Amino acid sequence: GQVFRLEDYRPSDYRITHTDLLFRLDPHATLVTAKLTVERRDGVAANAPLVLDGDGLVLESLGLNGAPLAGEGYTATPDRLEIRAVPAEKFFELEIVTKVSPVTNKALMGLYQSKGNYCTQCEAEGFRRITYYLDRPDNLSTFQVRIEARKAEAPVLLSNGNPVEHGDLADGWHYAVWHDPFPKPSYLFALVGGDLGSIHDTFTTASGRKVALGIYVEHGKEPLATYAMDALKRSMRWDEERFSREYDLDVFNIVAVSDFNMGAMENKGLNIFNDKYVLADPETATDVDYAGIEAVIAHEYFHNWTGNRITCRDWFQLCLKEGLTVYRDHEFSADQRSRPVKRIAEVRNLRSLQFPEDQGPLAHPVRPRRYKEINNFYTSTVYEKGSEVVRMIHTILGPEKFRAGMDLYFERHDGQAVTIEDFLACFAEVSGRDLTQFALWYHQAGTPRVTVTTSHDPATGDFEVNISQTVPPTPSEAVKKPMHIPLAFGLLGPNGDEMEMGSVEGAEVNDGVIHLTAASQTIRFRGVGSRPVLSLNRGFSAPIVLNQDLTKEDRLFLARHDSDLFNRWEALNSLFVEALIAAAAREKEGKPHDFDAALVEAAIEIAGNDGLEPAYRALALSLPSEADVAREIGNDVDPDAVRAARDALRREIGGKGRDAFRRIYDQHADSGPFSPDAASAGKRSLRNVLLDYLAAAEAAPELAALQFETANNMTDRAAALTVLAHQFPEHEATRKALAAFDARYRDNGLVMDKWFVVQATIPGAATLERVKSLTAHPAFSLMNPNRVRSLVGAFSSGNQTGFHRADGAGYQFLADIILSLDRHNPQVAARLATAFRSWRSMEEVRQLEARKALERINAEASLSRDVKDIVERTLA
Ligand code: B3K
Ligand code: ZN
Repeated sequence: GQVFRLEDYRPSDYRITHTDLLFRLDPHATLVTAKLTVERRDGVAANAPLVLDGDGLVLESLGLNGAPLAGEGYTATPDRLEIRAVPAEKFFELEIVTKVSPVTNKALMGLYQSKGNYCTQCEAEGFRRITYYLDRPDNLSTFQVRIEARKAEAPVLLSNGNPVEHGDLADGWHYAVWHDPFPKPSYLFALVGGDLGSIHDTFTTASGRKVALGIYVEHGKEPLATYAMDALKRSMRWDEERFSREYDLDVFNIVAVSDFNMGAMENKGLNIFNDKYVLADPETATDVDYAGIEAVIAHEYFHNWTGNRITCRDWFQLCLKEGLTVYRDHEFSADQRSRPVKRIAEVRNLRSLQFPEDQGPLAHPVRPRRYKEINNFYTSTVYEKGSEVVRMIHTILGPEKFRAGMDLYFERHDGQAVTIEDFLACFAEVSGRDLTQFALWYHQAGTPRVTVTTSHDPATGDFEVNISQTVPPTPSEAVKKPMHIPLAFGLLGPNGDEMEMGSVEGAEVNDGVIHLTAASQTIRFRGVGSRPVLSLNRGFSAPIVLNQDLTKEDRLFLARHDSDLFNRWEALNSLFVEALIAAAAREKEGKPHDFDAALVEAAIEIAGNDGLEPAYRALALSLPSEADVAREIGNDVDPDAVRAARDALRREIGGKGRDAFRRIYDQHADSGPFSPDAASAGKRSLRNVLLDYLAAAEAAPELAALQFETANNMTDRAAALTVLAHQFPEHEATRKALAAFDARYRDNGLVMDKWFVVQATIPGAATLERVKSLTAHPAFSLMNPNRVRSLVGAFSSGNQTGFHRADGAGYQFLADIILSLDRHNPQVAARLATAFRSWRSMEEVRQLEARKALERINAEASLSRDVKDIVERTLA
């Protein structure tokens, strides 16, 4: 297949400066008339052909400057339109009529239907499935869109920008016209036509402009959109307060659809959302759902500046908008909720999704240099590591300079399509810092490994810290250069207080940050009276793997005393990981477990520590996942041993903490009406972590069954169901609960997703058969991406012992699903295929089985470019 390379970028010969679209909506035969104002760029030869992108298009007619174009003047295939008869003037108008079939579009790219409503998804290259176009992000055009539809079928007609006019037409048809004055690339185009309910509100911007807000949902679901509306208004205010970014159109609309390939899409003035990230009420949504809605609403809204007003020159620059916007939504959530809790959740997520990507065959730089299928680069490296890189700029520059850099970026590049170099130049300029070495974070893949040893000389008061870094080879680069790694730190004295230090040499150290820039450095702190404990990489200031020579006692000390709450969590977490790795090894040797009593004690102590917020305590008590442990083991992983180790540690802590846990569980019972706020959610999460321990300690499902029956909200109900299913899969209480849930929510796909996830992630070999039979459940459909992710995605990426069955049956099942899904939705099929990315870290028998499944997929002749790309890179 074709490879796209960063170094091959060149501007197009022509620009489309204005785009006038007319849609006549019909399920099978929507006519799209595009009138494009085309401009030849200066210096381009007058006879240079105009080449436009297409993807599976049916051309109805073509006109140039008002006259039909003769056949010899152009060549049209479904995927490309080349106009050779280009007029001599600098500007001309091209009229293209295409015909598309939304109802049969199951790839959910371009114009398609979801539950009978018309909607679009154009990023990255979906616009070319609607009409021939310069479908590249550096072509910025104003848009005017007229939509015509049967009024009964689609009373609501929306597009980007501001409404211009609407009215009735003959034969029961009607129309609406929208105009977007802000030049934008085609990937931000959107259209919606359907029979939808809506809620409305207004927002007055800091400068006093009134914006009409609307959220459109399935009829009857309007009350479930109120939390999203509230999150939207909070996002708009936050961006004004934090970054002085105001909204710029008269209207801002959000539409929720049920069939959507990813979370949501930031189309200018018309965000289209997976309904999972809009709809919530206590009866159907969990606290995690509420937090997800808040984050995604904010993320898409924030794109209006970071992505839309300033967009990407080409798709290699994807992190320019995504990493930055993730950073912005993380900061927003940290401000709305608890900053340390949010940070820990981010790091857990980074480690469980991005680290394995960065350490496996699909590793790529935050700004890749080549791709075969751009849709496969909407990865956690581009998004989450991309956000970490922006966070490091903040750490290195400090808040004021960072803000000045952002201000300069907005001022200098508003209305442009730019690159990572443009972005970094703003920060270099305001700070006077050379960011050349720092830029390696964008160019080198792989998670840096940092090794630290320390020594203290009581006689001289010198504290010496030796730090070295290596970046492992990845498919993108074999040899790496040392990076600029900002390590926030503190020295803890014997009483747990931060120690004062005298002079420092051997590295740039300022504002509590060590700047590691060489492959290895020795840093000497003078005037350190007694041996300190070094708290390093505070707040996870750099996305690295840190190997530090801390003793168990040091870690327990940090877990009790570190003023940095992230590192306090990290200390305990690393002890858990260590204990589980050792326990898994003993498990393989058939030896009994011998968990450290001090560790178990520390866990129990934290559960009852009222000085810490409940949400934090819940995170501290959540054992590392089986996948976390597998990743730390790194090779020759036996998932069954890991699972047995984890179950044993849970039993041990639960057993020893039983009475205390039960008391705390009862104390934190919800009183009064449900509220999704962070503090209430935190109490629920603490309680539900304790429920898991208590059930393990009692080896009995009664408490979970009781919680399931009496819960007044989905968070507690789903948590109880998870404990039942995961700890007592064959118990009558579990069967009853699963059946009751099914009976109650069968018609609500979003809620059934939870039911699918719970069952798909039941540990053990038997789950595969359960998942297979659930594919025949009436609520499941291979056509709906949310259902596929909940059942098949959760199984393959969230069930170590089920998916990685030693006999390979889990791998073969996934291969079957990928092959059949690939026929209609390559994007989602390719995403599922990434579950194979850690196959080489498994035991050899499992590796052989995984290879067989991958090769079977790869042998399919009609494989999509999307799946082919993932499978080839995974096998390479
Ligand atoms: N920009 C979209 C993602 C589009 C994915 C295309 N395959 C959502 C977001 O990141 O905000
Ligand atoms: Zn985004």
